[in-house]
Formats: sequence, structure tokens, C-alpha cells
Amino acid sequence: MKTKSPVRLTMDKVVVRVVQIPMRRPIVARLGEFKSFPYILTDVHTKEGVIGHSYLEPYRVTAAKSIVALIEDMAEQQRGKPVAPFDRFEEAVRSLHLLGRQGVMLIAIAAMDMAMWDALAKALGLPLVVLLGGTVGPVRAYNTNGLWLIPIERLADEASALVAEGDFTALKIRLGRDAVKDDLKAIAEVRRAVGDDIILMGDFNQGLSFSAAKRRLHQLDDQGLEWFEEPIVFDDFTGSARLANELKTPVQIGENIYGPRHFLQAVAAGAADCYMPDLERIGGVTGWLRSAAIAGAAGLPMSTHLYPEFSAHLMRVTETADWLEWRDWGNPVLAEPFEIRGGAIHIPDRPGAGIAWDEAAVKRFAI
Ligand code: SMN
Ligand code: MG
Repeated sequence: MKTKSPVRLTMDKVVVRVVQIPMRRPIVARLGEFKSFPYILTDVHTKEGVIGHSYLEPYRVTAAKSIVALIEDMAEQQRGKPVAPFDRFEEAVRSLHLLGRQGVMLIAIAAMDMAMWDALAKALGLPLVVLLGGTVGPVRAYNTNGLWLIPIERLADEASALVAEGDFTALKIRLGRDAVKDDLKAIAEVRRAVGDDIILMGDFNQGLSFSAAKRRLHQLDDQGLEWFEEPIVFDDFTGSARLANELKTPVQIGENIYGPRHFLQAVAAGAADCYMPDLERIGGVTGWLRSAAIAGAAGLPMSTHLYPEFSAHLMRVTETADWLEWRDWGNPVLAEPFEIRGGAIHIPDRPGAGIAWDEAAVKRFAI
């Protein structure tokens, strides 16, 4: 006999909106400068009335158009089918594989996947982490909301402000200035302001060539950084592995890795000492769970990239969970942003991923 349950949900229409939110501290990094950040908000409606939410952070407004079109196409194909993220994931990968298994295709799948998981957890009346078999609680986080490639004289004040935003014990600084002496000065300025006990992650945003990285990272290897993030082009797994082998400081990559199979290739190549997948690229909750199993089995620390709300739930069921990247740029469109205190993000005890839109703000930032 088939069980009768209120949690058997069926896909109905999907509503997708794009907003652009101005940034308090604009991004200045080796990958570009951004004064505002676009978000794609996806609402998966179900026939039972439960609505699942997710958002994407596609970096460029111009990229949003093609991703929205793919989400809407997928939504039409999924209408009337069960809200079953694993099934829908496989089906979507198979049906869209003519466009490739990576890039905007996987990003669109991630949007649907996260919203489906949110809907399922809501239908059960459980926080997502509880549906996944974990418990609600804090996840240690570092503050990434600043320390871009801005004038060095401004770094000290900004670092102190960033620590104070949530009693943070860790911050991320962007590196890869033209001269190594300026990277060293930048690190020294931050240390002068926040002291030696604050943990510092360093992100190069793929800004160095292999030979430049070899020299630069050796020059920075005694700075006590928590990790060197994306020193070179992210998919040079061989070059990255060589750097990881040579250096004392762990090499971190992952925000640009597309899906669990690509993740396995990086792990198999020994490309890094630790990984920080991004939910839009790794394939949403489903892609994360599959990748976390690989990292867990290999004993490799796993941190997160952007997407702090969904990521917080996932980190509490990730075997080798390391650091959550806290960014607040998306907060303006959230009805109830997550609480940050004691250097941690706190998962709210409410059903689903715990995100709902501030509709007035969505209207204000809509494009
Ligand atoms: C980053 C994220 C978003 C925009 C620019 C740079 C960065 C990070 O690589 O890891 O936070
Ligand atoms: Mg990064």
C-alpha cells in the first residue's frame, strides 16, 4: 500500500526573479570590480501549496538572462512530477547534457535543487539540517565582507570593523597585488589592527601565473595564513597539486568546481589540501552531499563559498566541515537574515532553509 503523507509534493509552476543589490563594501578583486551583486530568486510552487525558495549569485547581471531561461525551461519539464531532488537532478542532467554538464546548465539545476529541498523540509515542518539527519546549531564562520584589493591604508580600520560585525575569529584578505611587498604590507596592516590570534585566509582569485605563484607563495609561506585560495587558474589541477606539495600553507580551491565528478577529478589529482565548493556550481544540496562524501572519505577539509544560509545547514552534516564563508550582501532581500554572533552563523529553528523574501526589498532591487 502506498503511504499517504502530506510531504509527497508535486511540482507546479516556478517563478524566477532577478534583483541587483548594491554592496556596502564593493568587491575589488583579481576577478573584477563589482559595486552591486545580482541575485536570481527562484520560487518552486507545489500543487500542495508549499513554496520552496532558493537564490543564485551569478556575479554578472548579463549572465542572469540565460540562467533564468534555463530554469524556466527546466520548470516546464518538471511540472507535475514529484518534488524528489535526486530524481530531478539526474533527469535534468540527462535532458540538458547536450548543452554540457557544467556551466549555466548546472547552475540552473542547482537553483531548482535547492528550492526543492527547501520545499521538502518545509512540508515536513523541519529545518533542512534536521531533514538531512543533523541538528540545528552554530557553524563557525569567517567574515569575507571586505579586505578587497583596496588602498592598503584602509585595511586596518576595515579589519577591526569586520571582526566586530560578529566577534569573528577569522577574516579573509584578498591578495595578488602587483608587488609581493604590497601583499606583505596588506597582511601586516590587518595583523596590526586585529592581532595575531585572528585567523587570516588569503584569496588570490586565480590572479597568478604558475611561475609567479611559485615565487609569490614561497614568499608568503611564513605569514601563517590559514590557506592560499585559488592562487592560479582554478582548473589547472596539475599546477595546483605541485603548489600544494611544495608549500607549508594549505592550498584551497573549489568555488569554481562544477559538480561531484569534476570535484572527484580535483581530489584524484591532489589539486588542493582543502576544498570550498559553491552551491550554484557544485549542483545545489544534492551536488554538495555527493561531493561531501568524496571529501569525507578522502579526509579533506570542506569549507563553503557564498550561499551562507543553505551552506550552514549542509556544514552540520558534512563529515570534514571546516569554515563557512560569511557574506551579508544578500541580506537586504531576506525577511529574516541569519544571526551572526560569537564568530558563528546560527541556523534558525524554522522549517526549510530558513529563507523568505522581503517582498518590498525585492521590488526595490528588481531589474
Ligand atoms: C569572491 C566571491 C564573490 C565575488 C568575488 C570574489 C571570492 C570568495 O572568490 O572566495 O569569496
Ligand atoms: Mg575565492
